[in-house]
Parts: sequence; C-alpha cells; structure tokens
Amino acid sequence: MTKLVVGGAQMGPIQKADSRELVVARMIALLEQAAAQGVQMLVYPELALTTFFPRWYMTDQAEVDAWFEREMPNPATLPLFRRAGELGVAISFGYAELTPEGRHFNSSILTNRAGEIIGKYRKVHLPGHVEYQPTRGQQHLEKRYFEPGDLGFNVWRNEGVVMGMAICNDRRWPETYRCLGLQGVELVTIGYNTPSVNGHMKSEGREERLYHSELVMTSGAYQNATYVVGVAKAGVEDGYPLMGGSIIVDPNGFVLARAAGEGDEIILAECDFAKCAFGKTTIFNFAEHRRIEHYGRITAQTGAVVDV
Ligand code: CDV
Repeated sequence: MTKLVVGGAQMGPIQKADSRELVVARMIALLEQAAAQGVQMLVYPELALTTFFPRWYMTDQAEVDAWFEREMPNPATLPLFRRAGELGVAISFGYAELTPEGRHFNSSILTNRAGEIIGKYRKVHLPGHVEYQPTRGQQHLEKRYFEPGDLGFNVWRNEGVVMGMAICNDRRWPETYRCLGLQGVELVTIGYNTPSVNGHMKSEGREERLYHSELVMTSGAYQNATYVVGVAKAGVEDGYPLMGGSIIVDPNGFVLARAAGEGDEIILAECDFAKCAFGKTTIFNFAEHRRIEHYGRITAQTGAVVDV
C-alpha cells in the first residue's frame, strides 16, 4: 500500500525580463512551503523557468535559443535539484530543451526524492501555428519553436508509484491518458500554460476554459483509474492573462484540491495509490473489456474522414 502527499506548485506570472535565477528562487520558496506541509512529490507548470515565450513571434534563432536550456540540471537550476534532494521531495517541471544536436523540444523531467532525474518527457501534442497570424488576439507559436516529442508516453516507478508525464495540450487528448493507462499509470503529472481567452474566439473566456481543463483531467483520471495533478502558470504574463486552475484529481475523477488564486500557490492532497486498483480491476479492467479489433482507426488515421 503506497501513499504519497502530492503537491502542485502553481506559479504566478513570469515576465519576459525575469531571470532564471529569480524564477528558481521562487520555485525553491514554493518547494520549502510544500515540504513544510508534508508534500513528498511536487509538480510545477509547463515551461516553468521562463515566460511563456511562444506568444512572441521571433525570427532570430539566437533570440529563440536564449529561452532554451542546453542541459538539465544547469547552473541556474542546480539549486532547485539540491534543495529538493535535501528536503526529500520528488519534483517534476517543464522547460524548453535544446539538445546537443540542435533539436528543440517542450520537455519535462521527473526526479526521485534524492533530486536525481529519473524520467524525461517531450510534449507530443503541440498546439498553435508556425507563422505570425494577424487575425489572432494573441500568437501561440509552439509549432514554430518546437518539434513534436520523440519519446512517446512512458512511465517510471518512483517511490513505489507508477508515474507518467504529459504537458498542457496533451491533457485534452484521451490518447495521452490511455497510452499511460495501458502501462498501469497511477499518477499523471501535467504542467500547463493556458491563456484565459481563446486566440481564435474571444467569446470563449476563463470560465469556459477552466471547465474544459477540469473536464479533460477528471475524465482522464476516471477512465484510467489514476491520480492526475495538473499545474498551471497563472495571472497576467507579459500583458496576457493565463487562466490558472491547478487541480489534483483522484482515480474516481473527483477533484481533491484546487488552486484559489492566480499567484504562486501550493495545492496538495494525500494520495493513496491503492485506490487505483478498484477502477483498474473492474470497469476499466483493460485486459477484460477493451476491443482492440475495433480501434484500428485510432493509429491508422489522423484526421476525421466523412465518407457517407
Ligand atoms: N501551452 C499549451 O499547450 N496551451 C494550450 C492552448 C493553446 C489551448 C492548452 O491546451 O492549454
């Protein structure tokens, strides 16, 4: 029987001029606050070290690369890893990764409670567009700055718990959770940056977006009998609002903890991973009930095809 106190470190806005050192100091303050409340595993947002730079259109590759990390840990982030190890808190956070081969990914890492990296994920479902789109209220240029993740959806046993990672837009896709669910996942960590307003449709505001975010994470948790922790960057960043709404969801799809504000804030819940067994052995006993002979389209076809 494994229990862990899981926390979400929601982060308030990070402005363009904020240094990595400043942000890491905030992350350490959140870590210390969480550890003091008994948190053993702490999850931070997507691209936690910088402003959400894909909102900015850039043509100079050197300017783009300045937002990326060439190694992890690096001198700016090492104090976070060290402090996490000292406090015995496993962490997961997102960052922009530039590989030695010059490839760019929207990545996240997972550590054990000694502060050692044991897993890496590269975002698969990149939203947005490649070129500047003047009709949009705000740009979302992830497709310009990152290539789709090449590592797939993996799990790691960490502190006795089967853990997997996803990033932001991944949470809207049932395929994400099911790929992890098929590996017995018990905790899915999801960092995100979701603008409060839909860039295509200004009438879709924060309330609707929060609803969709909660809908997909609670259904992903329930349908795969797993805990899900979704952690936002929130507040007005570079003049653009991010919606926040961090939550921790149990394997029955119920929200155990929810962020109240739009600043730096810890949410937490004691997670009893034995509770994953019920759904995994009954209604979502995959071996018993899945019908893969009818699921071929899921991997054979990308877009919807209407031929009736
Ligand atoms: N960073 C993201 O992936 N954001 C998307 C927005 C663009 C919809 C999201 O799914 O929240």
